[in-house]
Amino acid sequence: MSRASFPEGFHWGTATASYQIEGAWKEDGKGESIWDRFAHTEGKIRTGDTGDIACDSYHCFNDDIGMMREMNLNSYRFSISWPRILPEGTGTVNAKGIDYYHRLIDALLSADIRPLPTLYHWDLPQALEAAGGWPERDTAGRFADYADVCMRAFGDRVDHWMIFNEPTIFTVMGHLVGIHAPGRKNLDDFLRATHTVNIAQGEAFRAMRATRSDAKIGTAFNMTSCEPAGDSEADADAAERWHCFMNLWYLETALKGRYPDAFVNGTPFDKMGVREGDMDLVKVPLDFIGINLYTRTIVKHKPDDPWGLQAVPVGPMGGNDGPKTAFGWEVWPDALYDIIMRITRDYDTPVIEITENGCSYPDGPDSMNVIDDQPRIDFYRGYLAAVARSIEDGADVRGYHAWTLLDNFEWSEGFAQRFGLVWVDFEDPARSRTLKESGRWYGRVSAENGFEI
Ligand code: PNW
Repeated sequence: MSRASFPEGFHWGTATASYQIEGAWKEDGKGESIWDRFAHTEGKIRTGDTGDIACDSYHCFNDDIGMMREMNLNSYRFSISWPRILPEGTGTVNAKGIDYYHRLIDALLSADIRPLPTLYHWDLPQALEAAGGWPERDTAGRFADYADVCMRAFGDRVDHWMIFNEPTIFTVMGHLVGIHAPGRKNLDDFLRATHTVNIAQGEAFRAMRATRSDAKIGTAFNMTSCEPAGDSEADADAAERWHCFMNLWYLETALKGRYPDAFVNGTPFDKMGVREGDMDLVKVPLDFIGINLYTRTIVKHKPDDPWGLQAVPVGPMGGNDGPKTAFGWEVWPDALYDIIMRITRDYDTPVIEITENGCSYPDGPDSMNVIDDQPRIDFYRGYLAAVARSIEDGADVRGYHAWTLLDNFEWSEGFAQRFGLVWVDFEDPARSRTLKESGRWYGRVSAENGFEI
């Protein structure tokens, strides 16, 4: 193949998340989220940064859209902040919060950009955390109510929706590892949280469908290709369990109504709080599968791991054969090809959207204000070629969203990792935005619907 080409009507976009870009953390009636609380807690964010202002997109979203237009983009994946809509997580709707997303959606539509909102990109209302958070089963019902409010408010103009962002990551990092909000480190809380989130996915889907039967609804799943560390059968089985846990824990449930076989001694249904009839609640015919992927995972068998998977990743993120991003994540485009093809095989050629893929590099402006971030261009070339190859091989991929539009608040790393196609000057009170060379390159690719390899 000498050209990576994409089908007509392919969606070219970028992805962002409310807490990472919006700022205005307590403006216009917004309630506190678990990320506000977490970032305000001494020692939780490596750099001491917070998302109080972030990129100030709450006030500067028109500048963001200007950048998207410069890149010829026709899709924008953003997230809705639950505590902006429902400050206490439930009860009274905050009209000013609704109004903000009305303005954002209208501005996107007038720029011919498809709005693709995610309902939950990790900013749970703190009031619901105080009431038990995701380990508490009732949170699923509260989430479905919130999903219903959003669909009623925006469903007349928004056709494509995502329920969750990376359910495995926020349940693991927030409840087991504790380096993300709410910072719990408890296996039982974690196991219960995973089941509540699965129920919430089902309940939210049904609530949204009830209001708009023709809406297209999916979730953005964190995915990684899982490769055995060695040649042993034990490592091969471990890699398969890791796949079941990392990639499928919220997907197999939705599409097949069963938990995948991730735990060596069987799924811990009791500890997860699974009740009779629950598998009917978690099963939903998602209209498309969102794939967020950054790198691969090398997995080895480990008999005494505390979670019961008897599988652990070797090294932090990826392997050691490819180049590393500034975050230390291995650049490994085949991971994206492999996972697209596996999901295509195992779930009967579903509609797929790449909902996140990207890299962190520190390159900043030179004296001419040019940001020459060639490593990022190389990254996107490799991964986009992998997507094109998967389409050629029969996968039904409809869109690609680079993570991310803007350098932004990278969770526990603060502003230390820059993933943007657009540079943001965090020293500047106006948070000025400058398109990087990678952004110019990406704009040409979207305009030409492909590129020469
Ligand atoms: C994703 N991991 O998070 C999120 O959806 C984004 O909000 C985030 O900024 C982006 O990727 C870059 O980190 C992840 O450890 C966090 O495998 C951690 C992992 C993967 C994705």
